[in-house]
Amino acid sequence: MSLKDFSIQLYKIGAIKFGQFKTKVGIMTPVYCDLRVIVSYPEVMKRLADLLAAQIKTLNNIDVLCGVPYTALPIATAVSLETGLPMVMRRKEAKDYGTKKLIEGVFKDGDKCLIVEDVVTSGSSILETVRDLQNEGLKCKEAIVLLNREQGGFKILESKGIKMHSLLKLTELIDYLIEANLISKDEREKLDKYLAENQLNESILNKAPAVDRLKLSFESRSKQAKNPIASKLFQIMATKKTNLCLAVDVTDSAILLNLAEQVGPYICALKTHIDILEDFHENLIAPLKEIAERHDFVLFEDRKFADIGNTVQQQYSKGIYKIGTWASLVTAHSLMGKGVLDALKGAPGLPERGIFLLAETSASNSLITEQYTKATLKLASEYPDLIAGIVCQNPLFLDQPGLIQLTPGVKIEEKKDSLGQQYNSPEAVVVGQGADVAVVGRGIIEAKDPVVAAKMYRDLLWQAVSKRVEA
Ligand code: 6AU
Repeated sequence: MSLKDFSIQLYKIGAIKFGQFKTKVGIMTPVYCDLRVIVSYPEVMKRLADLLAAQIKTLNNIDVLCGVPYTALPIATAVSLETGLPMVMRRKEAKDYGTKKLIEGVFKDGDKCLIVEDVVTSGSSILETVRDLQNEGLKCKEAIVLLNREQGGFKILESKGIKMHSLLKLTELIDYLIEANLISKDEREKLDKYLAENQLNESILNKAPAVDRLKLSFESRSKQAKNPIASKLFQIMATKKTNLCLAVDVTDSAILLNLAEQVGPYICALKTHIDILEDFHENLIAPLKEIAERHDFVLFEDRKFADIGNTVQQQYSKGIYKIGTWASLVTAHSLMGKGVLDALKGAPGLPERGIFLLAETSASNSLITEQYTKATLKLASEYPDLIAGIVCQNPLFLDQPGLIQLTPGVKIEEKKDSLGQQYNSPEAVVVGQGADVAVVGRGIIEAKDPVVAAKMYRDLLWQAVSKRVEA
């Protein structure tokens, strides 16, 4: 089958459309290529695989194929069946720490991998896939694509050491359709004008934000925090040189007070689950506040509010715990939306308060998705004065230095517990995962000597901060 006939088939199945379409980067394009529909047309898929296989036969030294997720996955599968070349698969979703592999399939260190892609505009999707494959030891020097949109992807990939082979260029495809009288010549003119005005270069790959909170000192971030407690917490961290938050998950008030007193000098915040105390009495609060003031740390109740606003408001201010009167920080789930935040903002309690919203969790198999995480960050941005930070596991919101990333799941000796908790090392959470404040619970409270353990975690965490922050 000729490329012309194949182009006509693509047009007929609606994979190529003409009009005004918004692209991923927000600019309008007169031609839109949506090759996802191919899976509905096995005869077109077969032809595509034949055409790609014929080109691949002219390439040397290929051990495996890898399709760029998701559209090119079935294409790569069809090509694998056609050529007999084995395939590996890259997962697109964020890595679930310690449980999922990013690259599935069998391969050896140094195996040469040919990338298969449907459409290339900038080449950035290919580069993301190449990065993960290279991290696993595969060598990627070539890519084969169905359609080159001729917007600079070829050069961008070349500059990164990847040679891109394409079946069709966008202008060739359009010319075939004009020859077949399927579209008018005007479309070629529109396309030429569009291509002339919309060329991309390597600079689009440097998506690093202008500000990167990970490189800034806590002193400077203290000034940028819009929430007063976040600002205070940054200041404490800078002054005491600690970003350790103790999760004092104990069931006895005397033990809680004792740990607060002993470990107080080494922490910036003391995080409680006040409802697990078996002997809670309101008389606990005054000494706890006094210790917090004397050792200069913030009281933080990890209540994880997650009800309708009206209920949350009462849970915050009333009942036996009267959380709002002593905890200047609390956690909340974003699940219920704005109502929870409006309730926490308006409830009686301390005049200054900060909320940490949960965007990700350290628990394995949690139901939180990437979309939920993104929506949580958006919700947080709507309450800049109220939100002190985000509880998460990855370096999110790099461009918002005034927000604090709180990351639990930190322990040196173990990788997990028996109930779904997952742990990383102090260095990994600060340097790799982007934690500003790291939460350590059982790593300290169950240690033979909690004070020695607290000092050790404080030192390791602070060394990691010093590595990360620009001198
Ligand atoms: O170090 P651990 O495992 O003994 O304690 C971790 C603490 C516990 C959890 O309730 C809390 O951190 N936590 C949170 C928080 C802070 O909200 C979120 C999460 O995803 N994982 C987690 O462990 O008090």
